Amino acid sequence: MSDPTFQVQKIPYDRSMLRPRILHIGFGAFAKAHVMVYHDEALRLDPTDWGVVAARLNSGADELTLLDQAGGVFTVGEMSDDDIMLREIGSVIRTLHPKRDGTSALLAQIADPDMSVITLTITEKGYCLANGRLDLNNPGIEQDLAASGDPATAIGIIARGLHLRKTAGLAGLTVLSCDNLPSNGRLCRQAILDFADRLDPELAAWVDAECRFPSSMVDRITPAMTDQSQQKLETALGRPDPNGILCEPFRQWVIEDSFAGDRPAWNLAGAQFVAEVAPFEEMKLRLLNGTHSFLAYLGALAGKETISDCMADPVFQTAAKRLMLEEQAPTLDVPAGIDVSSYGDALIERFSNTALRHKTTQIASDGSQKLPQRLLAPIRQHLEANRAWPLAALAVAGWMHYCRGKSETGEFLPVNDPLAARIAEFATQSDGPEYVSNMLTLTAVFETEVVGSQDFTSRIHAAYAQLETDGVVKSLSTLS
Ligand code: CS2
Repeated sequence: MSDPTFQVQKIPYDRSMLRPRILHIGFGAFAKAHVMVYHDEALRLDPTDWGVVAARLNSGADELTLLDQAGGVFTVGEMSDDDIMLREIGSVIRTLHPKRDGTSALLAQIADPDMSVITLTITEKGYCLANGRLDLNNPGIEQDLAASGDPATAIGIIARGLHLRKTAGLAGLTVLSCDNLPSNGRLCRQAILDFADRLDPELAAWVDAECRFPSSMVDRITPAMTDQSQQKLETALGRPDPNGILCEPFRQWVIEDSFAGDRPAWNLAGAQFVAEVAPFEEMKLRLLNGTHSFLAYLGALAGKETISDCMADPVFQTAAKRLMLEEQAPTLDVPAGIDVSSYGDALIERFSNTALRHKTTQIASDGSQKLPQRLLAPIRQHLEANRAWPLAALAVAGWMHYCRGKSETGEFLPVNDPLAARIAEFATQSDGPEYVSNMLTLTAVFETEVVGSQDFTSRIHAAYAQLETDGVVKSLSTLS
């Protein structure tokens, strides 16, 4: 214990009033720093009985037990370059993990009469989709649909939990996706309906009629915690908080106003309930996340450890801004009242936050799940409109180089991706144009119409070759 460097905003509301009304699945760093902060803030301004049950499905049982030991209370620190704003979050009243508590405990929680909303941060791959529908060949889904045994995927667990609600004659729920997918609500609904339909078509009809799946745009940069950030939090707080999380000060949440029953007053905390989320989602996905992926692959190849390291290099900063304004912005239907250029400037400032130390290799994970909505959908529009897209081409080619697992100076780069085994095979068996052609056969990443375009494939081949001969910095400089 040492003296805290910063003041902590303590919990002012009576936690004993909270009942389990929200189940959050995927309770990791982002959920703590985003959804839980909105919820805690709403409780501070209007102390209701909306409590949260925090669940994780895969890793993380021990983390949840640690959180239980702290009574469910954890710290969120919002970091500007040299300042930290600390707040205690008190909205979690229970934690659940199938490996620790049994899957039936999770299913029973979904079937609890008090339950109203399931919020999800399960990452892109958690929806088990292929071309907008549930991927029936996904091994997890195949297993969950088999008659016996407990479901293990989020989709399987939610569908079976909803089955219990239907059988018990309870009301439907709202399932609110908070993942970086375009029309995340529509995709989530489709995945659950496809699963439910396989189980029992009557369940699918009930889910369709009684449940709601609003889309939402979520935004807050939240790097994974490291020993260094734990230490920073400990110094600021004057004690360690193993459940704590550090993030940027900025946050945004735009939610489609379509709920099956009551909704938490997240608007009190600044969330916007709107009729149409799509323009907000696409803007954020293409400008923020698209540029993040661009910086992650090209930055990591060039030896940049963090996003702020990229921003400190004028070549990367100029290229990032050009990607946003010249290649991504023209593909957008910008929400009324938003100036894209100022939005882009604000992103550059957020990316420049040196306190975050957001690793390029962290953002580089799951590229096969991220590239389609972040970069390939805009490229498709460019192909249709006959526009140039040199920076997006370098990003896609940069991803292919990154997937070989080595930076330009031969440093190891981790390839964490559901397609990692397939990609590793391509990387060992081939290189140069042959490797690019192999990567282009990944149908989960590249739509048939896009790879069918000669213009597309030749530009990706050319960008890959350019990175190979000139390296990242020279390739970016010649474009800027
Ligand atoms: C990042 C996002 O890791 C990634 O893919 O692009 O986590 C990003 O930091 C958030 O979407 C910001 O809201």
